[in-house]
Amino acid sequence: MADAAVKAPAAAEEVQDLTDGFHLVIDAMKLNGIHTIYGVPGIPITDLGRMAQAAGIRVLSFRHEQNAGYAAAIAGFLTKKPGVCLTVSAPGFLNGLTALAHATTNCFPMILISGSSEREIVDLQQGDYEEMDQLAIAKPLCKAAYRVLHAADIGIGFARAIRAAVSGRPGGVYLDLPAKLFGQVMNAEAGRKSLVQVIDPAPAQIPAPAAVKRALDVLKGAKRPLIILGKGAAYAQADDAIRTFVEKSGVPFLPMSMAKGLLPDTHPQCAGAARSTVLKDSDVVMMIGARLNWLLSHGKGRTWGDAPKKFVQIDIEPREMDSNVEIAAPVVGDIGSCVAALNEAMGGNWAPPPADWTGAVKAKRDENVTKMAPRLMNNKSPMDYHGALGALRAIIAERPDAILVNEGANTLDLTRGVIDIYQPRKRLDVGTWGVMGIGMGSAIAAAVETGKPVLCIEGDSAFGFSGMEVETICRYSLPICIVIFNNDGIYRGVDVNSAGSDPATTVFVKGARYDKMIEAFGGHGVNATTPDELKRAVNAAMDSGKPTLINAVIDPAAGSESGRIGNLNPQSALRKK
Ligand code: ADP
Ligand code: TZD
Ligand code: MG
Repeated sequence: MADAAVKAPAAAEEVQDLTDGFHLVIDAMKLNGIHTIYGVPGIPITDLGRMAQAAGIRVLSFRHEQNAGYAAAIAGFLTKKPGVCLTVSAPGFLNGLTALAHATTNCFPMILISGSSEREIVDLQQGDYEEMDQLAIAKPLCKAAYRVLHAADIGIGFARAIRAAVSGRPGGVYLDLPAKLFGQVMNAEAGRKSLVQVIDPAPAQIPAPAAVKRALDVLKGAKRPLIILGKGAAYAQADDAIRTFVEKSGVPFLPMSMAKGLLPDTHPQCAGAARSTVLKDSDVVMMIGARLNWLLSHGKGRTWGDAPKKFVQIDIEPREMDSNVEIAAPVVGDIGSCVAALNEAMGGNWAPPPADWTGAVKAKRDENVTKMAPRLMNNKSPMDYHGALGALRAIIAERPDAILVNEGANTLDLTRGVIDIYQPRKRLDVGTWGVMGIGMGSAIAAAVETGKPVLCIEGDSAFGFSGMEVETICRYSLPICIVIFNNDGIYRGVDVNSAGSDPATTVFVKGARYDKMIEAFGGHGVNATTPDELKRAVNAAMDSGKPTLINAVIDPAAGSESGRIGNLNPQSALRKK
């Protein structure tokens, strides 16, 4: 389209008046406040990374694109701006694609930018270097996918990518930049004019007053109301309005995993420790930025009990309504606007829920907390999960602004239950898919985007998916402390192969010393065998801010198959015991 503005490389005296694809890409990002790129260099984007760095963009080079992609995804969650991942063509692109799909599934704004091969050769399938029709492959796995063929369209390409990522329900966007684009030269002034600063990229979506009134009417009629806060509510950064709404309503709230800390887990209305009871016994459930997917048993079945329930749902995506069960009061809009409208419409004197309900929730919660307390204080060696988590729980209580990254099976489920979170967006984990491998990418982005200390609690299997990034952590001297719950395997370290000499499928090398891995790169490694040792080592690491990896020796028999979701395993009637 803008071919007229594209010129052949000019004579030396004209060079100052020219720009090219490389510079336009960088200028488009800077103009839109994108100051960080997570990626892996190579043909055709090596120089793009160099030039971006020279132009003041922070470019973090990873060891594998998937981890760079997970970093970009969580950067999007933390900042409400698209996190950018930059990869090379075909294999690098594919490595980044898992993270792009993960971002889309989790409603995190992210842009995967990949260099690609020559269109003419790719389309005739003539076997170019790293040939692949990347745009076609990305399309079904993300919210939107675009390709830019002309330097003059780079500005529009970025504007479209940014808007698609952050407006409405956020998600992943693929931006295909063929190698030839970077070298295209055009008049500098025309280039500058072609760039677009995206105005109001995620416009407020105000809910209809009638929908707000309907929601409050349903809530008012409840005898046993419950509010469920999801990671969409954490993402929205409407923390004060949400807190006001929850406190004004007096309704018990249940935070989904990454919504923990939106209000502190120690808040008197928090029903986290009474989860089964509130799901089963509630009669009205208001979902704020949470979906009734598998994580909430689709809103039906045993988890939810037999008593009839009405659902109120606040979400920016209208099609989310009635996806699993009937929604009695859908409120469609952005959470900030919706919750502000609810607060406004509630007025000054909202009657709290019946005291027998709030009393019953509190009693159940106190009972469960009391039951757990002695287990968290055990000082066994090798440690069990509760002993180790008892030590780590106190550390987060003393450092509420630290960010907790968490993945694994038992390591995930038990950490989620035991470690209280006190501030919004301080818990980052496996998200909607329960994906292993988010650990190091999430930790790096958390440290880079927030400057806060990061504590990773990682299953030994989970860690293995992104473990090579400890070099990246050391290279950038990031304040990250990794604790590996080393139980010699996936779920448990005691499985035995009933036929043959190969190890069982779920076990790893016994007594492995993960702490030695970080020492290879100049980081600090510790082997911890008791909760006291673990606590001391983590405290020292958090004080020093130095990259640290602690191998926490966990009893191989302590875990259970698939942690808390063993029920999702299909059963074979023919399985030999
Ligand atoms: P969780 O796993 O914590 O239950 P989900 O990822 O399932 O959370 O749900 C998040 C929901 O939040 C999605 O349905 C998404 O559309 C919604 N959402 C994300 N951002 C916003 C926002 N700013 N305003 C309203 N809804 C949002
Ligand atoms: N691959 C990917 C990408 N995601 C997954 N979720 C899995 C495989 C399957 N899986 C789980 O769901 S948890 C898990 C795997 C391999 C590892 C559990 O072992 P762990 O934790 O060492 O991380 P625990 O404490 O031993 O249970
Ligand atoms: Mg393990």
